Amino acid sequence: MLERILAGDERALARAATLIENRASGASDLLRQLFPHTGHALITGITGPPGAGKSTLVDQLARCYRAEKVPLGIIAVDPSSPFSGGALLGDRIRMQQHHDDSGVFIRSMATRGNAGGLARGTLDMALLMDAAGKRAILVETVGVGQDEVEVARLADVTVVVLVPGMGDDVQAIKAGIMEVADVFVINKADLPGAARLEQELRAMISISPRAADTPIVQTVAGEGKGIAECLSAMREVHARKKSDPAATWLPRLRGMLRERLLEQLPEAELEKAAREVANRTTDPYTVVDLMLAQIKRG
Ligand SMILES: Nc1nc2c(ncn2[C@@H]2O[C@H](COP(=O)(O)OP(=O)(O)OP(=O)(O)O)[C@@H](O)[C@H]2O)c(=O)[nH]1
Ligand SMILES: [Mg+2]
Repeated sequence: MLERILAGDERALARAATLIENRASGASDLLRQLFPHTGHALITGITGPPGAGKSTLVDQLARCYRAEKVPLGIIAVDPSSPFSGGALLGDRIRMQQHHDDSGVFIRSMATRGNAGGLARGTLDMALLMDAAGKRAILVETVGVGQDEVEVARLADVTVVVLVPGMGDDVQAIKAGIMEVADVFVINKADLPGAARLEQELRAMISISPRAADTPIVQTVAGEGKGIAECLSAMREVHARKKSDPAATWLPRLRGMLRERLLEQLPEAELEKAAREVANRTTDPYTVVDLMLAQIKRG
C-alpha cells in the first residue's frame, strides 16, 4: 500500500484516506512511513463565515491549479453546523466536475461531534495527500470557532474570506481567525459595500504589527473574477514564509504532538481523575504523575 500511495495510485490513496478518517488501527503505522515523504505540498486553509463563498472559491482555485496541471488535494471540513445544512451536498455537486480528473483528490472530514481531533485528522489527511504527490492542498473550514482556528493554523497559508455587508461585523470577526490570516479575500465583490469593507479591513490591520502588510484581494468567485490575483497573493505569502520553514512547521507540529499526547488519555479517564480529586481521595499532582507513568507503560 505504501508503495502504491507514493506512486500516486488513486485507489490506494482512497483506501488510506478512509483508514485515517476512521482512525483505524494501522493508520498511525502508515502515517509513520509516509511522513518522510511529506513536506512538498503547499497547504492552504480557506476559512470564513458560513456562506461567504469558500467552496465556490476553492472550486475556482482548483481550476487554476489544474490549468497548470498541479496535482491537487481538496479537504472540506464539515463542521456539522446548523448553518451549512445541505451545503456539503451542493459542494459535492459542484466538485463533481473534478471527479473525472485523476489529478484531483477530494475528501471531506466530518467532526462527528468530536471536534477535538479535527485538526489532527485534517493534518494527517493533508500529509497523506502530500506523500501521494499532491502539490497543492486546499482545506475549507467554516471560521466560527476555536477548532477552525486550529485547523487554520495547520496551513502554510491561511485565506480568510469575508463578504460585503458585514459592516460593523468586521469588529466581531473572531479575533483568532483574524490573527491567522495571511490573505484576506473580499468575495461577492459584486455586492454593494466591497470598497467600504476593504477600507475597514485596512484600518483594522494597519494597527496590527503582524498583519499590517496582509494582502487584500477582491473576488467574485461566482463569476471567476479575481481568482488569479488570489492565487498569486497566496503564492507570494508562501514564498515569503518558505525562507523560514520553522515558522509554519513548528507551530503545526507542536499542535500535532499535543493532540497526539492528549489522545493517549481518554476523556473518561480525565473525568474519573477529576472526580477523585474533587472527592479529595487524591491530589492533582499525584494524578498527573500516575497518568504519565500509565502512558509510559503504554
Ligand atoms: N453574489 C455572489 N454570490 C456568490 C459569490 N460566490 C459565491 N456566491 C454564492 O454564495 C452562496 C454560498 O456559496 P458557497 O461557496 O457554498 O459558500 P461557503 O462559504 O462554502 O458556504 P458554507 O460552506 O456553507 O459555509 C452560493 O449561493 C454561491 O453561489 C460571489 O462572488 N457573488
Ligand atoms: Mg462550503
